[in-house]
Amino acid sequence: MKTENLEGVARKLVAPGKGILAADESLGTMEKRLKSIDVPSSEENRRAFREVLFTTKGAGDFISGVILFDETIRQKTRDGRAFVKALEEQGIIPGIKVDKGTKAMANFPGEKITEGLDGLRERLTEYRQQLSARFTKWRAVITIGDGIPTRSCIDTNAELLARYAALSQEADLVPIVEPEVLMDGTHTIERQFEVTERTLRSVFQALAVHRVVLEAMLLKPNMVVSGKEYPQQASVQEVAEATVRCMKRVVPAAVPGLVFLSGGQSDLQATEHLNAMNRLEGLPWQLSFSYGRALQAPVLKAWKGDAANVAAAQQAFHHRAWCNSQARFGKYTEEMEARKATA
Ligand code: 5MM
Repeated sequence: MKTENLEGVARKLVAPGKGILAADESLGTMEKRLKSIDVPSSEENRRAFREVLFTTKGAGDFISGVILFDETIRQKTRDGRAFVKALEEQGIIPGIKVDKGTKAMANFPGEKITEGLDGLRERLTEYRQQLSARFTKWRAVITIGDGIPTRSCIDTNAELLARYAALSQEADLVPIVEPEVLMDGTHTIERQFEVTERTLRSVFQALAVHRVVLEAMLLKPNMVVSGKEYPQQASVQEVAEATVRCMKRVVPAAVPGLVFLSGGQSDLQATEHLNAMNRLEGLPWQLSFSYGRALQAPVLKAWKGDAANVAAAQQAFHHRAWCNSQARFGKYTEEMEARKATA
């Protein structure tokens, strides 16, 4: 299989100073997000919020790609441009979430399995050829708790991720492989490290078995943090060092970039962690972001579903994207948070 084009797209997605906006929330997740600002989750409200994000002037300076949801990739701006076109006009590469969400894993209480392989080859053809997507994403969820995760859950999800990645490359789409070890729980950062390492080992083993070309994919990992409910949270520096140490053990240097998820961290924490990682020496890959909540939370808050707030919401998005762009160079400082009006 020739993958030069895919390798080029993968490298563009992790170009220095740029990262990915995850705007691929499924209907249920979007309902939760809109409910937090008292806005009903109608198709028009979902469209209007995404339009705020995608038409922010200058976003293309900091955002390399956007992950869309099936509904979103078919939607248009109010002035009738396909979202995909509006993004491309800003130099932003459109991508698509192709998993069908998580379900309880039979016989493994508390664990999840991701669905979506059935009919995937045909869906990928439509996304690439009719809807102009250039990359895809599939998320697996690993939960830490009493006696979990099990080897069966980790290996089954790894196998599904690898089969998805192989099909994506076959369809001329760059796969973003997302095995998310949740930060929910009372566990220590050491436990998060151990589970993340085990998970990534299994994922890269499966990717090799399925002959996935590492240069033509991206990894979307969680950071190695303390469990959300653990009383002594690790410092920013500890998170950065633990995350990079863990990744160095298991992620081959052939992978062009790691695009971290924010996973429920605050927007500021997610920026600080990325910044601290990029200040460390000897990184073999680009360390970037593929944030959903950490990029969108301040935008939702400013927008509140009101057209009169679009300018303020776009300013909030532009500012957050700029801060994360600075973090890509390890140049983010707290003072930048005060510069919202001028960013
Ligand atoms: C982990 O979620 C991904 C990254 O978002 P955060 O930075 O907020 O953690 C995100 O791409 C996620 O996969 C999508 O929002 C889709 O989630 P659902 O659960 O709706 O499929």
